[in-house]
Amino acid sequence: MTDQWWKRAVVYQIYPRSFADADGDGVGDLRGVIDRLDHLAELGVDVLWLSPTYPSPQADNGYDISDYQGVDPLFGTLETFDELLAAVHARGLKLIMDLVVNHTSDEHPWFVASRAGADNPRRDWYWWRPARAGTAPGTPGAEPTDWGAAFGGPAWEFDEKTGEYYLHLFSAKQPDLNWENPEVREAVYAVMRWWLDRGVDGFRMDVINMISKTVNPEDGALPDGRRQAGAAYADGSASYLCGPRNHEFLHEMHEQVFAGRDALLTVGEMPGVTVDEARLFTDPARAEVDMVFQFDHVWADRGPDPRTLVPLRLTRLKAIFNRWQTGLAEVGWNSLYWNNHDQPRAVSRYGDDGPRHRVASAKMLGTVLHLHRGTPYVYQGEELGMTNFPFRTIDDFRDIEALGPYAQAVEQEGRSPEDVLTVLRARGRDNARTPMQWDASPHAGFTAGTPWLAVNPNYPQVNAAAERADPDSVFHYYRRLIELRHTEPAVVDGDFTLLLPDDERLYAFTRRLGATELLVIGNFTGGFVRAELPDAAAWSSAELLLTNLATAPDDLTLGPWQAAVYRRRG
Ligand code: TEU
Repeated sequence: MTDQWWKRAVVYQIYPRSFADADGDGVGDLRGVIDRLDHLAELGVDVLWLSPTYPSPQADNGYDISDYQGVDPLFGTLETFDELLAAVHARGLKLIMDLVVNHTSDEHPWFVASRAGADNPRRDWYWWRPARAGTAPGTPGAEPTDWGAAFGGPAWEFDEKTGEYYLHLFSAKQPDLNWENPEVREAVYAVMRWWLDRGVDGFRMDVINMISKTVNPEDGALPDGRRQAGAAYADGSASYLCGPRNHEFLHEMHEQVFAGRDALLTVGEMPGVTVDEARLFTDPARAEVDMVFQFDHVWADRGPDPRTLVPLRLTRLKAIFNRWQTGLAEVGWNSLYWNNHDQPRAVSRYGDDGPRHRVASAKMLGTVLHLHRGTPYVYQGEELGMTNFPFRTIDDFRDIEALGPYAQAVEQEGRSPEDVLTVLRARGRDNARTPMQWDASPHAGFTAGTPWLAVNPNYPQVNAAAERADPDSVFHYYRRLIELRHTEPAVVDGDFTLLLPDDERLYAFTRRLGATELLVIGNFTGGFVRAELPDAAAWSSAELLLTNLATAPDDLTLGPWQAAVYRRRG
């Protein structure tokens, strides 16, 4: 078995569009990343994950790819990419690419050929279907199934030329590839080998649990979905999440691409994956992927209708993590994240982003997450405690996932704009996509031009330069947290036991490895709270490894948003 080095690693996600703009066009680029590598090296992370920089019409900020073997001029050239990769490797770091192969752009030559005619050799590379029986093709309701697309509207786009529909689970500019076709799979594997040969260290695989769809063997039809009251379209996910051939495809990919190559990292993004499925996906003996991104904890604040918000309960959050920690304790491995380019900022969502508690609560959240068993992911700006953006109207958003569903909700479903905006402000992906805040100069030092998305107005206070100069900053705390994983084996391999499962204020657990035991406590409130642990007396005299407030907890009484990590031996 190859060394599972990624158990000791921390991954940092770069969203290049918003990281650093070297050429002044308002959009971040690869040169900008090269220029800022010192920041990442100082933070001490081990792996960089680069969100897509391939040629793309940018309908979904690069998650719509028109050429898998290049770099979009917006971000640079293949030469700049090679230079970045060499610079990353020179610092002893690794780089993983975003692999978006559930779908391509509609401008990808594969799809251009596929839509050229029903007899084109590439026709079957995508999901083409006739109109529903007994309907007029191209009219509302004639779509082959009633599924909605993630970015609003139906999941099927009518194509005049051939009178058929193609499937797009995301936007119409992101047609789904047909993984049933072995030529598609071989083409994807060839692309992956090409990047690995170039020196990249692995892949984050976009919605990789959507590549196998249920096909009804009798008539080739896809079944209708489940519909919420008042919704214009249905949820078809039962037909495409963790479908029948998902494991087979990932194992084949492993054999065709990864076998015989060392020291890679593969992580599959899997909305809606269950613990039982994830155990299979990440069982080393099955040779599929190293770890997956599950979504349960980031869906903990939405109601049964996903378009609604419910208050986040700490007990619910803890139960979710506990299920994943225990479910993958013997077999498999967790990835750990609060944030990425699709999620609102953690400090605004789970902490308190007001001036009094922002720093403490950002540090507390980092502590609790990083001390779980699994590989932690830090999303750009999280290490600064960056916050959500004060969006006012829909005009402040750029994200296709905000604009499309807003139009559908307001125009088709007759919902109130203010209600839809309330959810978007709390959960919209643009919260994560505002430019990285480097310093207190105009546009936070992100660009000399006009940023593609407005910089958060709190940048004069919240920025990397200020935090690097302040030993008490979120940045320096994250540095210590990452270092702790590198120096304390119990953080990596220790078992996990949740304490106080019914407590709505404290998040507490232990990690044990041999004679070493760690106790982690996080206070999710702005008040003082005592941890009522059975062996409190023994713990209060244990070594305090890390805390985020100037004063250590007294008798396990934690201050506002305080986190504490204790260690004892024996
Ligand atoms: O995201 C998958 C996903 O589930 C998103 O639809 C959505 O952003 C999430 O539910 C939070 O609202 C991946 C990428 O990370 C995302 O950026 C892409 O837009 C999407 O796939 C399509 O490639």
